[in-house]
Amino acid sequence: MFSKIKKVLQDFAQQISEAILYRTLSEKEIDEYCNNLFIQLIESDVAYDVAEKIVNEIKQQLMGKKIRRGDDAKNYIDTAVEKSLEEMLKGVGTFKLMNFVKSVLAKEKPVKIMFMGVNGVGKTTTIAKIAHILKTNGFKVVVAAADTFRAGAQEQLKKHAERIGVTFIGGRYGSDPAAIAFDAIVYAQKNNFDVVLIDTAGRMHVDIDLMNELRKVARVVKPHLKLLVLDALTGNDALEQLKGFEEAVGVDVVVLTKVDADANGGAALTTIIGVGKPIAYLGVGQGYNDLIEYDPAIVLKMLFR
Ligand SMILES: Nc1nc2c(ncn2[C@@H]2O[C@H](COP(=O)(O)OP(=O)(O)O)[C@@H](O)[C@H]2O)c(=O)[nH]1
Ligand SMILES: [Mg+2]
Repeated sequence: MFSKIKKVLQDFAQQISEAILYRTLSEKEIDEYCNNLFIQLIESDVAYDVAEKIVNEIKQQLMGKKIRRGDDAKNYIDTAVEKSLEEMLKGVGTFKLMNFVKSVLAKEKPVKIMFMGVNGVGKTTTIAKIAHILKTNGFKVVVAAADTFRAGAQEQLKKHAERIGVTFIGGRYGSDPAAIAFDAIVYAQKNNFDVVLIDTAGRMHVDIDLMNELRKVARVVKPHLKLLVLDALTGNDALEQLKGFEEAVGVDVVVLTKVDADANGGAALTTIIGVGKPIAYLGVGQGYNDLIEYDPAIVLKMLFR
């Protein structure tokens, strides 16, 4: 994870601190190193404006502070680079889903969470992972397959539910997804379940009809949480998707999947930094346990350790 970007940041710190071993760097020289870093970040799939922000932040940390020969330059630069990334990641909100579930349960039952996203981003897989965590924490969970559109979608969620040991509610292909979600909620109420996770069909954020359908599901379900799943590999496009869903239905919280699959790391970092919504989890694989709670400290660790 983040392997190319990690090396880019390491090399930058290494080169600057080596140069400083022999003389104090002028601002112009620091500028040149930073310009080179900018290009390297772009080549690791960091989006242009995010790369610019990172470089400016690093420049701010380095400029005006004279590092002299004999100072522990390497340590100083490493710290400055890490601090810059920390500053940027600090701005990204965290979201403790388990705490949220508990806080809703203190008032009412069941907790309703609606999952949304473009086709193939990992909605169904993420539902399975979250259902698994909820079950491990002792909650009674229903998963609802309100994807009546894509062939195999019902069977896919059903199979996950059987493996994890949670209840599955589905319906016929072509039927109204809002009706399935509604059935699942009624079932949960009658049978004293804690949480309903609603899977919806993948849709493009620019498809007006499907977005209207999603809006209908939201109106019927009145979810406590609208969770958007984004594929970290898609970088800036993920941010466009977020805009579309935000406008059509609203987004409370985001899960970023496939962080493990981004060898360069720039697309994932772009999505994390640019998302502007709290991030609940990062998906880091296809197994049920491959979901980690988002925490800036964890991303920093992935980038620098
Ligand atoms: N490497 C990796 N693959 C993932 C992750 N999350 C989902 N996938 C894979 O992405 C593909 C699409 O997932 P799916 O849940 O069916 O997407 P959906 O269409 O949004 O429901 C599947 O092959 C998943 O195994 C992740 O965090 N990492
Ligand atoms: Mg699906």
